[in-house]
Amino acid sequence: MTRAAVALGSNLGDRIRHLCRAVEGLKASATVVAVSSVYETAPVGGPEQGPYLNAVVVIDTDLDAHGLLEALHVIEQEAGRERTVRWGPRTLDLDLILFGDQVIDDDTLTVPHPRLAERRFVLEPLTEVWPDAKLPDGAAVAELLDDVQDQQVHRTHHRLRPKPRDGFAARGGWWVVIQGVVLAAATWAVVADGGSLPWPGWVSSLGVAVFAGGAVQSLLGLQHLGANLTPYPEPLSGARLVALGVYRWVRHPIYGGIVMMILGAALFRLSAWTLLVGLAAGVFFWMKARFEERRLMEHYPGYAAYRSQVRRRLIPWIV
Ligand code: A4P
Ligand code: MG
Repeated sequence: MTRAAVALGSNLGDRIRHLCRAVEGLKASATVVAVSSVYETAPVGGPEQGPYLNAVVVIDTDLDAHGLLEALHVIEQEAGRERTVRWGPRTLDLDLILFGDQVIDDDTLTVPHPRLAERRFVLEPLTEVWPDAKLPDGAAVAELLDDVQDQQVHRTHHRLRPKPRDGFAARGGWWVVIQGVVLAAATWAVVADGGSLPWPGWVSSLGVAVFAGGAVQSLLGLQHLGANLTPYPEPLSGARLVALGVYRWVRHPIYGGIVMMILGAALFRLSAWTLLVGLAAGVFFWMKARFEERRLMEHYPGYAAYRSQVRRRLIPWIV
């Protein structure tokens, strides 16, 4: 048995699916010991191309290094890999990074991978799952990270599941159902419960202002989203959402606006029940926004980088 590290990369097609399939494929010829998080990374070298998803898998295998390389090529071919341009875009790239403490350098294979030390997109996931990995000369892999900190990598939240989930639940259908329940509960509370809070009259006027602020914020967000508004909390494909920055700046503020409207109505009506529903709605929309972010990072190349530059905003300038 030899412990080895395999680097996975994809920047064409359904990137996350290619990586998931690669992990499944590796199980045919090895025992998978650990799978790193998925990182979105800026392309290094080659022609202009979209961002990559990269990860590292640590395996134990009975194959020799060349046998493992062949197995990696088979998995790449199954993912529809075409070799046209060196360092060009690819559905799936599998590189053998470390193979025990062996040093190999022949026509078909070089191990440790010759460009390991230059690449944060390999070093970062590798040290995540194998922090004490060593090069054959005994040097610690983790120490190589210091020299590549200028390269952009963003850890995303998704895990490499055997089968990426799809369908009603995975697309966030239940979030929409619960949202309906929250809004119905708020409407009920506003209508049925009034005057239950022993607060002074001016609080009602404050409620009107908070409600109006929330309504304006939501309407501006809705107007900006326009035809890109979808019932599911996920974007339309091809909607250029990342470039427009729609999600963090607009969709989340729509949610913040709705919460403000419920809280404003609670103050106006001096209604304890509405206040309670408003606070619950705040927690709910915060969680829903987090779900959306994860989904976006999975499906939108470049979103992880955009996200790291833009602060989350439920209520602009405040939260
Ligand atoms: N080969 C030799 N050593 C190895 C090894 N340790 N692992 C040979 C895998 N293959 C190895 O590889 C060309 C030949 O290298 C293979 O036939 C194999 O016998 P390839 O996969 O056909 O071509 P390639 O991947 O375009 O070339 P290369 O030189 O392997 O490129 P790299 O180093 O894999 O880099 N930017 C980001 N952000 N993320 C990436 O994943 N990947 C690359 C490709 C460039 N930029 C990137 C990323
Ligand atoms: Mg390669």
